[in-house]
Amino acid sequence: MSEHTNQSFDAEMQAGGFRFAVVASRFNSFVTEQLLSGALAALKQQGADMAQVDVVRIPGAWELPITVRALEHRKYDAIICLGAVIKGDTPHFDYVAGEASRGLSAESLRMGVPIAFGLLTTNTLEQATDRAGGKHGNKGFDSAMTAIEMVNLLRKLRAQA
Ligand code: INI
Repeated sequence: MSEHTNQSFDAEMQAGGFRFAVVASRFNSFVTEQLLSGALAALKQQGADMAQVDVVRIPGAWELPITVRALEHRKYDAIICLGAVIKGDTPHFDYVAGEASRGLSAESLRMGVPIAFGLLTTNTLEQATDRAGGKHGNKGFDSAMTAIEMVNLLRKLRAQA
């Protein structure tokens, strides 16, 4: 591959000057509260003005897409969605996880706003806790870092050439 490329777009990881919403599901709250702590820690670490960060708690992951839509007029630069769908013995898991992810993807594209997908979908409770501040890190933290990268990148890409 040629090394003579034209422009390269690398996003900074600074959160200052941007407005963020963090939407956290209460279902499996022992997991999702850890995700929320992780997301807020990432925003703080990267210099977010915490007075520009709003937290919205909702019942469950199913309610994520409609909540994002209700936030549209508030003009956030990015929305971080957090939840935990843990597989049970019924097909409920597939409906909740499937529709939440489909809805968030659709809203993100429609709104042109990055929506970080911090929704754990796991087979077991242990897999969820491992990813909510356990041995596999914190998906809430990672999602907030993704949101920060995307707001910086989109600002660059949308700037006049
Ligand atoms: N919501 C979740 O966030 N995680 C789950 O694992 C879950 N399960 O398994 O049922 C769940 N269900 C609730 C759902 O999100 C809605 O709140 C509920 O159906 C009311 O609309």
